[in-house]
Amino acid sequence: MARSGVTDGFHLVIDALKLNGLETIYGVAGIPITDLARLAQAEGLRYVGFRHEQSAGNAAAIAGFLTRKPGICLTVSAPGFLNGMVALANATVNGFPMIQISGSSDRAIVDLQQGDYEELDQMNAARPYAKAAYRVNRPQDIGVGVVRAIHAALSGRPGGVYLDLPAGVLSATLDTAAAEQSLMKAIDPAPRHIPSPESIQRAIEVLAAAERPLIILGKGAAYAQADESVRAWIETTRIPYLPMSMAKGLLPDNHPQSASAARSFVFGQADVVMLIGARLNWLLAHGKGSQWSPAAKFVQIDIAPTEIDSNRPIAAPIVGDIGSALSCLLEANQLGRVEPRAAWLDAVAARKRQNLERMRANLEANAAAMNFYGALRVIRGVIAERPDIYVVNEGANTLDFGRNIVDMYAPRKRLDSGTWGVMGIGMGYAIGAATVSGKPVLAIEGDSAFGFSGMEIETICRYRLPIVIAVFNNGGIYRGDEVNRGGGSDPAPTVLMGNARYDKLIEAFGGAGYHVTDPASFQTALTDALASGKPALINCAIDPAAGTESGHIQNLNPKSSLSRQD
Ligand code: ADP
Ligand code: TZD
Ligand code: MG
Repeated sequence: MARSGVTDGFHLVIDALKLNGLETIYGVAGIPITDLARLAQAEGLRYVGFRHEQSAGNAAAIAGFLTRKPGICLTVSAPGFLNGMVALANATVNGFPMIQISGSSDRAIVDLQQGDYEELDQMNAARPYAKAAYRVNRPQDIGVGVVRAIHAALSGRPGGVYLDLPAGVLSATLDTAAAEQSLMKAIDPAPRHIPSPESIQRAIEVLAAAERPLIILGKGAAYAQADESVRAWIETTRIPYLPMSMAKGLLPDNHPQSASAARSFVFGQADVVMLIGARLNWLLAHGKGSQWSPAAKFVQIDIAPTEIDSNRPIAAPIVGDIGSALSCLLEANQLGRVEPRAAWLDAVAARKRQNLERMRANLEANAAAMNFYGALRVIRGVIAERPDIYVVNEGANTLDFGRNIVDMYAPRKRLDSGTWGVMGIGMGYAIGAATVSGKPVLAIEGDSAFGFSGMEIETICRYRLPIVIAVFNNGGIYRGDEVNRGGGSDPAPTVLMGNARYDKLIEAFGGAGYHVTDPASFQTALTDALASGKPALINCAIDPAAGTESGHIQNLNPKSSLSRQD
């Protein structure tokens, strides 16, 4: 609270955030929220100032994923607000809790479209992209606005919430006694959802009858932080499991029951598939198509009731939170009825051995020019020794090879392009992860992907964060060797500057730059950079011909059959 007797909206926002344990703000300052950022710092909150709101929003979103508290992103009106919206929408799509708080212009002028400074009807613009959108019109409603935003962000499937604070509400004064009374603390904003006993019994029946069961762990299971229950369920049932990319490390990737190395085999063969916090969206081919057995039955644990039957019939839905659902299942399976047949486990193991052998050969092959295997082999070794390091990963080939090659050994350490396959999360996620954990972060970035948030290396250096960025520079989007099919001198649409020295960018801000062209020098640079604990960027020259168009999702890439394809 502020000066005796009277306070204002600025102070109330800070008081409301503090009362609810929200102590870090990621944002970009300007009218009308500059004083809010300043005051946050003065009142002991952490304020991290970015170069672009999208990265601030991405940092808030990943902080929400990692901590189960909504990350706060603070933006200025209209353009700043819109810059943050991509991150807010991405958070909603991925199920990450965050709150974008934005200052806004005078409603009386905005609503009559009289041309105010940075005029935009922000709340209504935000609504279709957010899980919820609220506007506070009176300072005495700031407290309720903040708790409503918290409940909306955290309850059920988490998501991005928009909270609009017009400039006039921030500067309005009110009496301290009334202000104090207006504050609220959200109690149990992410309550447990205990599933119905019938749903548990039904699932046990379906699983007990299975001959070739499979478990798929999604990032909902990582978010739930029910790590012990997940492990207990997988290990007591002995069912092979597949982690989706951000669920990697929930159990270590070298766990004997991991079926990652036999992915397409288990999809095609499984007769019962149990989804734990994973949607049957495009990332799983909607559970349909040639990959999947049409006869497979599904069991699904999800906190969102409307997720059930979204793509394929779910024989045994369990609507509840993963921790509670797995406790109930473990209890109901005490007699050990759920148990896969030995022949299935043997078949999965055989296929795994075969594929791991092929992977080993690829990793060991020493190509003349460094390719994705050569560079990622180095990172794979480093993470095996330092499982505490967070891995951020975006790109196309850089992402797809990175996910398959770099094993994870601890939960919630892999943060990537997620449900949208979006580019631009890199530096925001790295900064968010480093800020909430204080742990080192290694961002594995395609050269195109890096460009979307690259200016945040100044933020990384300014806050002296322990972030090492490896730019996989193959000179383009997917590849660097495409030619202009019209024969002109302009570069082809996918081409970027392969000879660019991204390492020199970070040197401008006092960070350490490295330029490497082979796995051995990459190994030295990476070890050195991580040991220093300081910001660093390693420009990794990758063979421009090493990647494939669209990485591993070529099936989604439409092609013209009429134009010249060469
Ligand atoms: P992935 O991309 O890893 O496959 P998705 O984001 O598609 O994962 O799916 C995550 C699912 O997890 C969402 O449907 C979401 O509703 C669900 N979820 C999130 N948190 C929980 C929780 N605590 N308990 C149960 N389900 C959850
Ligand atoms: N814009 C946004 C916001 N997201 C996207 N996913 C894209 C554009 C399209 N896109 C991809 O899907 S991957 C990618 C783009 C531009 C970049 C791939 O190039 P890269 O990785 O250098 O990052 P590789 O290793 O060269 O494949
Ligand atoms: Mg590239």
